[in-house]
Amino acid sequence: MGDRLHLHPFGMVPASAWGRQPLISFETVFVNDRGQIVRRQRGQAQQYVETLPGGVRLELLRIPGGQFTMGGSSREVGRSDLEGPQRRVNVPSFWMGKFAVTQAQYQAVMGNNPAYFKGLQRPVERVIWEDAKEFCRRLSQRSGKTYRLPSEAEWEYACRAGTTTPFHYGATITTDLVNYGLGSYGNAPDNTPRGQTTNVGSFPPNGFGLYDMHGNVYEWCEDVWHANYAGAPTDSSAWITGGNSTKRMMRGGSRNSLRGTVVLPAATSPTPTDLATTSAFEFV
Ligand SMILES: [Ca+2]
Repeated sequence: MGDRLHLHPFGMVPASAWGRQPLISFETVFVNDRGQIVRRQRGQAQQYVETLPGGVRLELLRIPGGQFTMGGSSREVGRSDLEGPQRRVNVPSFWMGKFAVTQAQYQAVMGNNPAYFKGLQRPVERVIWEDAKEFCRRLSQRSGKTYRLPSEAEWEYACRAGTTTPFHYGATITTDLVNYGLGSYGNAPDNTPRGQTTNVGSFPPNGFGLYDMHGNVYEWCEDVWHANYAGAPTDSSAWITGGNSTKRMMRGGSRNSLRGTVVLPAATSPTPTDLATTSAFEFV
């Protein structure tokens, strides 16, 4: 294709195609400290659809650029040392998968489905980091565009969607809004974990229109593991120097850490029966 591709700030969509991407609408919700919905808000995002073999759709949303504070406040309950110190990060606009990669999408590109909790519209799990990278390579080759894993900064910026609360929904989460498996956070009531993955898109999206950012499965990022954010880049690039390059960051699950950050060796396939260590990935 003749279009020039830009990784930033145009994501993987040709710059010339920008204005042509249709707007989609969605509704996000906000909760009080007990997890009760107190506000609903309409949102819109530009959507780009990649068609995979077999006609399987892969939807991406444009994430507007901006600046945000990355990491957890030391005042937050459950904040780990991994999440500090906080820092300001500039993020150019990019495109990101609306959902974690589904089993239908993974099967279409990779020709196999390693998931334990089978269901074509559930996220694929038990994916090692190297295979998530391979998925991106194959999709890039097939489409002529650039697909890659998000940096951790991009992932967190996309998750927060302009909010500064512990969760994009607000002060807490509940199992009515998030598929997660550890006890209640803050003043939210106790809950019953589902113990298995759910179809993507089963819960309200965040302010950018992205789904399951706090639960369902963890998602691989490009970044190498570091003990904390001291010395991390302040642009949105992945932090791939120093640290332990055999371990990569995962974000956006919920069990071992309510905030959903874990570190896994890149070559490790998470165990099948523990929702805490399932893995999926999103693109930018
Ligand atoms: Ca997630």
